Amino acid sequence: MKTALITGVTGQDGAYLAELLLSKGYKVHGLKRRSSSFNTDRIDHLYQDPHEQNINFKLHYGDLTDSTNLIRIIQETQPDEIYNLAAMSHVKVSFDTPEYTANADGLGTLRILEAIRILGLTKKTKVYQASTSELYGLVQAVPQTETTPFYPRSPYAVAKLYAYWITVNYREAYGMYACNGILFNHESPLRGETFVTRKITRAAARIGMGLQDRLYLGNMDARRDWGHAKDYVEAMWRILQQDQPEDYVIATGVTTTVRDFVKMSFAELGIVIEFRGEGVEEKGYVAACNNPDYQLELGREVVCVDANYFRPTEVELLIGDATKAKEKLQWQPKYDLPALVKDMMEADIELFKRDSYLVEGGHKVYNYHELQ
Ligand code: NDP
Ligand code: GDR
Repeated sequence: MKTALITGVTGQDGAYLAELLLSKGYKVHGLKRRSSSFNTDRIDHLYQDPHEQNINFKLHYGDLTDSTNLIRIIQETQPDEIYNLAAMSHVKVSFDTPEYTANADGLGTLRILEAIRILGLTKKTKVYQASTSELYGLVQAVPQTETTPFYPRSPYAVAKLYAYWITVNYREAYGMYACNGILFNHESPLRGETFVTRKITRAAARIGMGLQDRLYLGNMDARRDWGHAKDYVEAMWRILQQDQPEDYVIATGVTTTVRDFVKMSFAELGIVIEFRGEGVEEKGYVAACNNPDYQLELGREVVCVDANYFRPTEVELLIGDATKAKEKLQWQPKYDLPALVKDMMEADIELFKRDSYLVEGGHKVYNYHELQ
């Protein structure tokens, strides 16, 4: 039985990866942060009572900013594989918390690699580093491959650049099996609510059900290569199962604007959105409603631009070329963008039916903060 340690196990990818590794017979340890409220929603279905014998999923309190605790957990768990997914992962928020982001996302990776070295596990423990298409930043060439130059455009991306190179350096300096997965955006029903796709699918479902008036967004022209997180965690695992440690781009090769993601999401409800206007004046209107369950007034304004969501420096275009992963890892995504949107919309419609029932029953439901 192999043992894995997942940092960031309470996040979107951590949850899908834990599920995948458990299904493959791994013993899985997860690092979770102390929080004043429960933060394990995404993995509660995997919970095993620690009082039972032979449990194969165990959580440990920890933080990427605390070396002592990383060293102790790695010593206790002696993992064959570490998946370093923990990070302050929100690009816009990294402009507000740049020092913390550098500490957790940049130095956090160093702390894990160094813990492995201190503990003499360089020949035993393989490391997956959650690198990102944000490294490409300002477009140098498209589609982006493993050899496209980096030009990071946010404190998040700069911190991840350090993490990328320290992973390469420990591989070369100490012969460690340490790899970067350069993953393009990947989404799912478990996606954090403040990332643009989930913000859109939640809002579309809520607007359709009469629970929300409008959706405020930032840059509608940004283009992203969006895949499904389920497919991407499969790639992470494959990256650690090769003879040689290498870095891989994981992407779908299709890029889409934020605006088109909005249209596709509302289309799942039978609602056609038409955009008019430019820049901050751009708005999305209801042009047609083809589903009796979601009757919105024609011409109603449902999407507006709010400049507060613009970033000081933006990444305008991402489109990845995953040829290397397809050839060497035999990795192939199962979801395309329409299937991803459908999966997310179905989940959010189901989620907000509960709020709808509460409102019908005369109960109050609160509008969620839509930060970032
Ligand atoms: P999430 O934001 O959903 O999850 C991040 C996880 O990291 C959470 O479990 C969070 O804990 C934890 N975390 C944050 N800070 C710390 C810290 N200081 N110490 C320990 N744990 C911490 O991200 P995703 O699952 O979407 O992404 C996983 C990784 O992949 C991240 O590193 C991200 O930067 C990277 N990435 C993501 C892509 C994507 O499109 N999703 C694309 C490319 C890279 P808590 O739940 O308590 O907040
Ligand atoms: P990104 O994802 O920055 O690519 O980072 P996000 O979904 O936050 O933004 C994608 C694009 O949409 C534009 N946008 C908005 N974004 C948010 N969050 N909220 C809005 O209201 C909004 N309106 C427009 C953004 O400007 C941007 O261009 C994600 C994270 O998961 C990172 O951790 C990961 O490394 C990269 O993907 C790959």
